[in-house]
Amino acid sequence: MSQFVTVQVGQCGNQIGSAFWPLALYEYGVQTGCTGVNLPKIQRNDAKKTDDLFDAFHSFFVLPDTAHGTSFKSIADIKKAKVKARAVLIDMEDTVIAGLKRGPLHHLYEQACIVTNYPGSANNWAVGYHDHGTTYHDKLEDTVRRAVEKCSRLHGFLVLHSVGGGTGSGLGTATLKLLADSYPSVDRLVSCVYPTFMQDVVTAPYNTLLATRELLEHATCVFPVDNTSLMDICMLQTKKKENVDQINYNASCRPFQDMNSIVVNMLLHLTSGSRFPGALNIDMNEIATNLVSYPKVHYIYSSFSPMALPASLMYARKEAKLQDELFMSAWSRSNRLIKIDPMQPSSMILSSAHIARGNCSMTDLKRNIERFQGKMKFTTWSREAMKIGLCSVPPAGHSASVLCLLNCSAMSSLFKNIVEQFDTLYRRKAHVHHYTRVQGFEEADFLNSKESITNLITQYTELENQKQFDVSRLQVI
Ligand SMILES: Nc1nc2c(ncn2[C@@H]2O[C@H](COP(=O)(O)OP(=O)(O)OP(=O)(O)O)[C@@H](O)[C@H]2O)c(=O)[nH]1
Ligand SMILES: [Mg+2]
Repeated sequence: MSQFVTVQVGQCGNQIGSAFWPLALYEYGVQTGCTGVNLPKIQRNDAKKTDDLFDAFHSFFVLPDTAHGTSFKSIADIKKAKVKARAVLIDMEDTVIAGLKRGPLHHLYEQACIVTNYPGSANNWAVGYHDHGTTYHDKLEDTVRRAVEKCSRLHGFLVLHSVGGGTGSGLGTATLKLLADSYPSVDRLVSCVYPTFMQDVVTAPYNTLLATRELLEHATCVFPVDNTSLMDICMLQTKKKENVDQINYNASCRPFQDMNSIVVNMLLHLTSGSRFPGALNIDMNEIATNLVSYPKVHYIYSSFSPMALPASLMYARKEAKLQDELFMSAWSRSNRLIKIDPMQPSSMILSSAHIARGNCSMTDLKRNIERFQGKMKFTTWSREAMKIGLCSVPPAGHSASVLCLLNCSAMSSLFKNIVEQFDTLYRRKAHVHHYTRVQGFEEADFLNSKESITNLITQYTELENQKQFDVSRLQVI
């Protein structure tokens, strides 16, 4: 089984992290009591499945030698066995991490894998990237090395942060560069949060542009999510009549909790093939090879089903969905994690993958892939080539689930939006002085970043305009 080190940076990265660990434990059958509601007891009677779960436990957790062979049923067992999360926690403002250190899962985090400071990066990418990136370079390198040394089969880094603030976007991408320099052969899978259209950080357009350029340079794959989509999903779920009783938006719920658990669900599904066995397993390195057709064209659209909010609704639908319905809803606009439309007329699918978990047969998968091929526009090479995965262990609380991953030209609308938002602010040079006063930052960095993103937009347009040649078959005379 592959192992992953999670690197959570800034407020958003650490809040997603705080949703990740209880749900990761829940997936292995351990109740933590810190998801906001009492989740149902997982019924995993099948002895084989219990073994699978135990083997997969090493993917995200470090077990001391004394704990090998132990079975964990409760968080008390985890604490007693001194199990640790394979996590590096970084924030230049320590409120969120201080909360984690006081919280019910504090024993999961190693003090040696935490890097904090005060008072943050002031919503400024340049402060995060240059000031903190330089000051903390050696400490970060050392901290990551400690986490890596505990891995025997490190497959990838899961990097979590937002791009709208200063620390996640700036120090997050500086850390990504450090990972690329120090561990070039280890995958760097980034899940980053793009802000809503109504930005809550005035300088977000600058931070987003500058961070995006770094993500294009140094990530293996980026799985972008945006807060508008996450909010829409939450709204839709709360409106669903059958779920009304299950929702728990009481005062003890942290803000963003449900939105973050959607991201966590996607990540758990994404890595499931590397953690659990299956009839047709997808390893994470296969995802990168199959989905990234050209260097830098590595932003991957994701959507999945069932879209229950795990914190509150994980077990809302007990009956198994019919497989075709499950696939239909995985492709639907309401289940996408980023507001782009792969079905828009100009959009081309460059590559795609479907990963099913649990109760789904090869026949179900084949039938639905054919339906999918009929709905989308593909390049000449991508229509007949679709990566598929069948993982035998379903997500906790469901009998089956499907994750759809697309590398599609519609992603260019995200990049166009980034450039437009940047131009609006930069036209009047608003807030620029905060960036240019940071040592190491030059105003040209804005324009270079814009150029790199504009080049990518051009590349997507060229791919969309490629003529589809029908090569007639050679005739045997
Ligand atoms: N989905 C989600 N978005 C978040 C969360 N926390 C913050 N954000 C978004 O992230 C952006 C702000 O970034 P933060 O992560 O708060 O900033 P930071 O990385 O800590 O950087 P500084 O505070 O500037 O040092 C805004 O667009 C917020 O809406 C979260 O837990 N979940
Ligand atoms: Mg912060």
